[in-house]
Amino acid sequence: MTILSDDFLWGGATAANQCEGAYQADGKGLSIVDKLPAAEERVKPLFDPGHHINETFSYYPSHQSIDMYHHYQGDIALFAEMGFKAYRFSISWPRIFPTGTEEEPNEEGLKFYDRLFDELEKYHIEPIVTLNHFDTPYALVETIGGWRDRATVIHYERYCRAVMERYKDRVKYWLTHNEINMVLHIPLIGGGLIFQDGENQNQVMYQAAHHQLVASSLVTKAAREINPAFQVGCMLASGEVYPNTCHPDDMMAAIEKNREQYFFIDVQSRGFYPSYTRKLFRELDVNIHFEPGDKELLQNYTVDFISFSYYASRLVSADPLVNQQLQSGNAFASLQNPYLEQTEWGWQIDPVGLRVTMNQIYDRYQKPLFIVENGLGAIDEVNVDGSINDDYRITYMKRHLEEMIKAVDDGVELLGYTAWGCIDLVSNSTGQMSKRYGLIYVDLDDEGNGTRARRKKKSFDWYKEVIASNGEILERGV
Ligand code: BGP
Repeated sequence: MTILSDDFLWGGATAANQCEGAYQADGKGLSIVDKLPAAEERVKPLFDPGHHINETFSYYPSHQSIDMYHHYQGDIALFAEMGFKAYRFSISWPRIFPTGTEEEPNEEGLKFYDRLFDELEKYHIEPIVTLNHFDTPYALVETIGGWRDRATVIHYERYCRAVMERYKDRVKYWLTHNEINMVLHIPLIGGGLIFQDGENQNQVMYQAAHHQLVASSLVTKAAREINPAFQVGCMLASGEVYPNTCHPDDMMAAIEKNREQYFFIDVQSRGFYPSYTRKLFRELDVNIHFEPGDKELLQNYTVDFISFSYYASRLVSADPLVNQQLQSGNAFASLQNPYLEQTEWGWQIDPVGLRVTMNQIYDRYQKPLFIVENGLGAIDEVNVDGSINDDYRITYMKRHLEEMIKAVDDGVELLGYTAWGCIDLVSNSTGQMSKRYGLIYVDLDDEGNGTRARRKKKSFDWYKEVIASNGEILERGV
């Protein structure tokens, strides 16, 4: 008997814009990410798109990426060899609705996902489908400003309905928006937002967030109509925020910082705007425009489960002087926690933080959880014999999975765990290939050179054993 249930969904996760490539194949339109370059060049258009998004760059990593569009059969065979029970991937919105505004879906785009589902069914792998993983059609960004415009809600609903109708007998688990809180941290990819000089950015971001929340409820409503057995989940970029010291003011600062992320899930899971938003919106000079019926929609169509990514915890202080030390290793700024190590990209490594986060989320919502992203971005070396000994990745995953099992033992209900970037893919934040998460290596560098050949890493065999034992080898400390 293992602590995890027999039907625990072990697997891996990817996102269309980071692995499919084939960016214009079979009628696909451009996504926002297709406008982004790699490495240092990426920072300007990502964080200051108003001035840089239409510059011409030398290389766009999403255009070919690892070309999973043409390699999916071999890749899924490797996932099956590892024993995956589940595969989380996203459907590319602009592959189905190239400009976002078409009345009918692009049949050629749908045919690609038909073939992908055929392959998954061959190996009895459960699909976990993200409907929007940083993939707003670029045409919607250009013409109406992405999620700042209410019309995007309607376009998104039409796309989701088309996909859910098509796959009503092939998918059970749907996620509406990847890392919905990212609209506050990387507004371009989170919400297709480009700010005009001098405008209240908080107003734009929270109104766009409201549109995404309403869209999520509308899609949940559609899901209930199309197939009542569907399970719809929200998706949070999680990571508990700790107080820098035990000073009560620091504790209050941590509570407020945590609310910044939980705001989204409070609405998606409980069905209403939490009372703390009154003060928050007053301070930020934010005034959310609700259309008639929005309140009822949010209330009536809440999610069935809570999925989240977890990479790191965070640390804040109430003292502005101390906060001058905030470091933005990833999309979230944090003080440096002296008890934690960091990855090569400055992300703090906190396995116990996963247990803390799981307990906090479960205590707050009492709905099943699903860890749909976790992993280590690191540089891998291929040895002369072709082997890749990524022991650091095994250590990272082992420590996190041990804490995950402890959280389940604490009483948290958990549906599954999908390792982020189970096959090497383009990094979201940096556009690099060299920031690798995979258990499967892909021969491709940061400039797009390489054969794209796949190769198993040492972690491949290790994860296979973890899955085969349903986590029991971790309980035994192996
Ligand atoms: C999450 C995203 C993923 C993924 C991951 C790792 O924020 O949902 O798309 O990329 O983080 O981040 P990165 O690729 O920047 O290392």
